[in-house]
Amino acid sequence: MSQTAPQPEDVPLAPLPHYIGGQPVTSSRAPFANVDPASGRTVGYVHEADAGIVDQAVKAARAALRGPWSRYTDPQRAAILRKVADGIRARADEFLAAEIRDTGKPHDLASHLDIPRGAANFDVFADQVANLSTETFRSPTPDGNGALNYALRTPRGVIAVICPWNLPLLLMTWKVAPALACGNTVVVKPSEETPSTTTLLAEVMNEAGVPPGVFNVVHGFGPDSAGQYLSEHPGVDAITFTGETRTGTAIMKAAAVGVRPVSFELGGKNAALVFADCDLDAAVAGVTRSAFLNAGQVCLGTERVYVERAIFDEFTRRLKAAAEALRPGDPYAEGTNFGPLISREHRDKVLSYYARARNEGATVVTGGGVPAMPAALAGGWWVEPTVWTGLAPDSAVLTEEIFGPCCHLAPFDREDEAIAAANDSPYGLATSIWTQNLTRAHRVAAAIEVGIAWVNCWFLRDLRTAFGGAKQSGIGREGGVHGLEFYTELRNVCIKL
Ligand code: NAD
Ligand code: 6OD
Repeated sequence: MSQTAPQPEDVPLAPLPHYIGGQPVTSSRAPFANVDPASGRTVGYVHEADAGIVDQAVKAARAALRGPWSRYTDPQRAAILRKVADGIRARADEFLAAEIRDTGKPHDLASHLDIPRGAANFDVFADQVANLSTETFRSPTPDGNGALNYALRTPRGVIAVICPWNLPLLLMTWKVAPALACGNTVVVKPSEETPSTTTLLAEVMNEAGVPPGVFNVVHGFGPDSAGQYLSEHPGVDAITFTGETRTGTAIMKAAAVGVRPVSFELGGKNAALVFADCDLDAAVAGVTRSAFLNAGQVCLGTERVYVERAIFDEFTRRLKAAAEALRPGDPYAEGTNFGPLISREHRDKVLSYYARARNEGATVVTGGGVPAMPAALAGGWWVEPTVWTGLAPDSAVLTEEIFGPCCHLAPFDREDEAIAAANDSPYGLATSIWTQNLTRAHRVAAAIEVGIAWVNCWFLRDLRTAFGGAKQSGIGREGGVHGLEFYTELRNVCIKL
C-alpha cells in the first residue's frame, strides 16, 4: 500500500451516490458535506436518502432474495465472498485513501488494521459458512420406529446494517460478510461521517459478481433520515447495529414494531486492571494503545485504569511519558501515530469532559487541551491525549462514555476492590487484565462483567471468537459461528421413520 497523500484532483466532486440494485442512485434532498477531520476542510458531498430511496433499497434487497442469490450453495457464496476480499485487496490504495479522508486516521493504522481487516472479514465468514453444520437427533417414538430430527438453516431475509464511524470498513464488513455468507441480502447505512468505503465496496461487490440487489447502500443521518427510515421499514427482517447505547434504544423501539430481531454492539466504559506483578513495560504499552489508539475512538478502548498502589506512581509517570510521545499530524507523514477526532461536534463533547474533569478537581497528569497544529491542520478536530488522577468514582468523567483519547488512573489495594470498581458501570464491553499470576488472571477474568476479557493484551482478535457486550454494551454476539446464529433462522425438520 502506498504512503502518498492523494492529490486534490483525486477528491470526488460529484456527490457520493446510494447503491441500489447494483446501480448508483441519486436523491433529491440536498447533498451533505463530507469533512476531512484532520483539516476541517470539506472534501466532498454525499446524497442523503429520503424515505422513498430507503423504500427502493429495501425492495431491491427483497427482490434479490428471490433471485439467483437464493440458489447459490454455501460453497458458491463462500467463493464469491473470497472474490470480494480479493477485490478490496486489489483496490487497497483507494480504500485506504477514502478511509483516511473520511476519518483523518494515520496511514499506518488504516493500512494495518482497517483495510486488511475489511478484506479478512469476507475470508473468515467464507470459511465459516463453508464448514457450517447443524444438529441431528435420532429420537425415540412410541411405536419404536423412531424419528429423525435435523435442523435446516435459512437466511433471515433483508438485514439492515447500521454502522458507526470509528472503524468504518472494518465494522461494516464484520456484519455484511456473515449476513451475505448466510444467504441474506443487506441494506447498509454507513455513518454520515464516513460514507466513502461503503460506497467503494458497492463497486467491488459488482466486480466480484454479487447479484444486483444483494448489497445496497443508503446514505444519510439518523433521526428523520436514512437511519430512522431504514430501522422503521417493515420490509426489514432484522437489524444489526453498532453505535451508541442511546441510538440502540431508539432502534430497538423501531424493531419492536413487527417483532424484529436485533444484534447490538453498543457503548462501553472499559476498565483496565494493572496488578503490581505485571510486566510493567507490556502493561504501559498495552494501556497506552488501549487508551489512545484511533484517538481513543475504539469501543473497546480503556477510559478507566485501576493500578495496584505499589506501582501506581511509576505507572502514572510512564503512561504520562508514553502519552506525550504520541505524534499528532498529517495522516500520511512518516511517524504520525495520533489522529483527530471525527467531527467538530465530537471534539466539543470530548473537550466538555476535559473541562469537567478540571472543574471537579482532577489532577491533569498530561494533556487536557487542544494541541498546536501546523497551519494546514489547524482547522481540524484535534485534542491532546489526556491522563487524569484524583476524580471521585461517581464523576460523570468516570461513569459516562467519552470516546476520546483520555483515561483516569485510580490506585487500589486489594483484588476484590479493583474488581468491584471495574464492575461499577452500566456498561460491560471489555476489560484488560495485566498480571503475571496465572491463577489471578483466570479468577479476575471470570469476575469482571464483560463480553471480552483480555489478559496481558488488548484488541487481540481472532475473528472466529464471540464478540459483544454485557449489560448496556450490547445484545447478542457476533463473530464466528455466533454471528451466523443471528443471520440465520433454524428450522427443525422431524421425519417419522
Ligand atoms: P451513533 O449511535 O451516533 O451512530 C451510529 C449509526 O446510527 C450512524 O450510522 C447513525 O447515522 C445512525 N443513527 C443515529 N441515530 C439513529 C436513529 N435514531 N435511528 C437509526 N439510526 C440512527 O454512534 P457513532 O457516534 O457513529 O459511534 C460511536 C459509538 O459507537 C460509541 O458509543 C461507541 O462505543 C460505539 N461503538 C460500539 C462498538 C461495539 O462493538 N460495541 C464498536 C464501535 C463503536
Ligand atoms: O475486531 C472486531 O471484530 C471488532 N468488532 C472491533 C470493534 C471495535 C470497536 O470500536
